[in-house]
Amino acid sequence: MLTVPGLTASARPVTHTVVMDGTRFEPQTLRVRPGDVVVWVNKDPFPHTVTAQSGAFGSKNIAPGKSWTYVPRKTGVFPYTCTLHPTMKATFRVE
Ligand SMILES: [Cu+2]
Repeated sequence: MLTVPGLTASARPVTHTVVMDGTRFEPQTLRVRPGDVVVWVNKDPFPHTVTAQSGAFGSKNIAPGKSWTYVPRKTGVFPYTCTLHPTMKATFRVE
């Protein structure tokens, strides 16, 4: 069980998963709350990145079969892409 400091009992963190498969992000739009845990899982046989266009967050290369975890702290709408495959686009909403 992951614990995230600074959260009240009424805002328990939820874990969300985004799959990278077939050179796309699924789901295309993810809505989460600050403090939630977001895991991107790479199911493709080549690396991907998760890179906010604003620079708010960004992974290094995520190898095949690996994942990257991020816990957003600030609200906002964050379009992101894979720097290796610029056609991969998705939106991450923290509300
Ligand atoms: Cu990619």
